[in-house]
Amino acid sequence: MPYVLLLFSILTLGLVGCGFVAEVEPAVGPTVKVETVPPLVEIENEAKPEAWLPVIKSEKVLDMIDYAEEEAAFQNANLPIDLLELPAGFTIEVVATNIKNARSMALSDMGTLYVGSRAEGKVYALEDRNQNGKTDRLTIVAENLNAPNGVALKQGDLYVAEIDRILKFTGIEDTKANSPQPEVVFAGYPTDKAHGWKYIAFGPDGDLYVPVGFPCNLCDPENSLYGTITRLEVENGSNPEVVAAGIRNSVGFDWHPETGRLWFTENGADSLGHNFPADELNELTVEGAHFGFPYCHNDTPDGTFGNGVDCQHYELPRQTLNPHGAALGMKFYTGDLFPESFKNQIFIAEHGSWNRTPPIGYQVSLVRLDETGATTFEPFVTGWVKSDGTVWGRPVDILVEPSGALLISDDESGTIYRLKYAS
Ligand SMILES: [Ca+2]
Ligand SMILES: [Ca+2]
Repeated sequence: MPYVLLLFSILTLGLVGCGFVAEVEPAVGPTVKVETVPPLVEIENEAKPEAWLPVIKSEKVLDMIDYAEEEAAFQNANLPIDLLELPAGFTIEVVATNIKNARSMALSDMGTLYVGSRAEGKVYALEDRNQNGKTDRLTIVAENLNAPNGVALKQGDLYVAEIDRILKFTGIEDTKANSPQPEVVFAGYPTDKAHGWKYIAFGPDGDLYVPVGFPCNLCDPENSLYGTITRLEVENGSNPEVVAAGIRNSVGFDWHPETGRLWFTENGADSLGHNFPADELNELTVEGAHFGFPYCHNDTPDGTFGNGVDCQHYELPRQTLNPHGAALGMKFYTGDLFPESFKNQIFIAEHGSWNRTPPIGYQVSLVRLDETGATTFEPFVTGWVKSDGTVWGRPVDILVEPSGALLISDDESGTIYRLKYAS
């Protein structure tokens, strides 16, 4: 039998071989051959313009992604979000959690959310590819940075604030997944770690606003760059200009949508009492104005640095906030989702006190304004402190999405929340 099989194989190969030769050898034109062959799908595909193929491939890849599985990595059923209390009509959901040390946020035109961190040293990019409101891809854009708290976008470039440097990642949407190398826009800010991490944002004038905190709890250093908000032209990297002074530490600001004026939060000094001084919400009306620190806390002279000082000579806060509440990110509400009464009102992320009894802050609050200025300061989202005093979340930054919903970051649980309204 083996011989029969072998013979059969040889014959078969020979026939196939002969057939192959017979098809190639005769002086029959190739055109005739193609016409006699059954339809060859693969050849037809290859004949299509190259641009046609990637479209088909990417659609197939997208079909294969299990978004629910990808999203599961950024959701956590144990996050006690049900403890959060909101005004009637508002709801809150988790966009992503497990985003370690999530701090400042910036949203690109493509919908990518860039998030800075502090102790983690990383900048994250969060994507929601199927646009269902939940993150399904996390990319680490950069790591091993020096407290990269602040992030801001301008014309497709991502700017990141380290303690003493401003970095630029050009064309970030295209490069974010490939360990992009930044260029240094400016490297001359003080290197102090105390109050050195920075919130940054581009103003209506197109310049980058960069704060420099006091390098202490309460002191009067000689370097006049401390305690300021500066303005940096990122295109030429020239020396920053001081636009406001006498600010202990600001980690959040925004511009009034109608007046264009800069408003900012400021954290008051520690260790002067559980109820003093209040944090501040300030408005810059005259460039270069001085907001009082360290000579005054709100309208009260400091016991060491304020002897004989008239605090009315300094800019006073538009609204006093919770003492030691650590008011950080703030935004004017410019969306269309919330009721009309919220238009141009200010939401503030209060990170929460670290050495006050009882703890205070740990909430998103609302400051209402009218033509005369700030009128009320009230809690808006609360519940990040459990009834037994355990803290599970600390709000850092706020961002108004194009939909009109608010994003809120929380560096304690590493969460990005979305606050929505449904009448
Ligand atoms: Ca998604
Ligand atoms: Ca002040």
